Amino acid sequence: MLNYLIAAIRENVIQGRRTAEDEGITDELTGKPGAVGLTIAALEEGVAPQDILTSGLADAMNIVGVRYESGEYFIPDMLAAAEAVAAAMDVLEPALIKSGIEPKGSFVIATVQGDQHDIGKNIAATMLKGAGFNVIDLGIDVSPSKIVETIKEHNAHLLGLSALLTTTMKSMAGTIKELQANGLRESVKVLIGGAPTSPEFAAEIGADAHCKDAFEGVTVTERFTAEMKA
Ligand code: B12
Repeated sequence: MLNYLIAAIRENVIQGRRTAEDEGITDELTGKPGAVGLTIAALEEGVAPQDILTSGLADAMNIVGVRYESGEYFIPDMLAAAEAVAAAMDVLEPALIKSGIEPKGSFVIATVQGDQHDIGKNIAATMLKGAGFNVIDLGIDVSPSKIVETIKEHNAHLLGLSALLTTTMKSMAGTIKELQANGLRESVKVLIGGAPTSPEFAAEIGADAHCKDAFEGVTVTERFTAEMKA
């Protein structure tokens, strides 16, 4: 049976509650601890950090994903849930590292050069963290050379690029060229996302996948990781 604290963490993420001060969707959680407090309580009670991650945080985001796909949830709901996961991850991460859980692989993610939109990129980063990847988030307005330098530094095989402007999409192509110039194109899978991007655009610039949302980002990343290990 699911530990009661894990079940509570899951429900609080689904309702986008980080702390006791946050409003939920239903009234019954009002004033009660949110995802962060419950994660701390679960760790204190000796619940395995990986169970909190998989059965609590990641499962909750799967449910949020289903609700988003079905039109029951909207972007603010998804964002609140992603923020609750990110806040809980801050307290969980040290325990995960201590418990020796092997990250599934290093994933470098960035909003490309010239672009300051980071909401979608942050959701994707949080979802990937929740799925067990070691995410190196370079933030916004990141140059191709900085991205390549980071990939080399972390020996990463996964790269996610985000762009929200038609003008900055070009920088995705520039980043892929920079990977090529550094002999890294074959060893790094490139995923792109952001409202103006499309599968056609991904094919045009030689990216490996276009992801319409963060959930697809996780599915595709899991698939690429399995393929690379095979
Ligand atoms: C919020 C916003 C801003 C905020 C950004 C705040 C922030 N911290 O991000 C601020 C106010 C700063 C801003 C500024 C500007 N903005 Co603006 N902005 C938006 C707005 C309203 C929402 C974008 C957003 O966050 N969407 C929600 C997220 C969750 O969706 P998403 O990013 O698509 O991400 C999802 C998927 O695409 C995917 N995804 C995204 N990236 C990735 C990456 C990977 C690896 C994966 C797997 C998945 C993935 O997963 C996400 C979640 O499922 C859009 C309009 C719109 N409806 O899109 C305009 C919009 C993008 N902005 C626009 C413009 C023009 C600008 C400005 C130039 C305005 C100005 N004149 O100053 C500046 C540019 C600044 C810059 N250099 O980047 C235009 C772009 C037009 C175009 N075709 O290029 C838009 C479309 C508005 C419009 N209709 O005109 N903006």
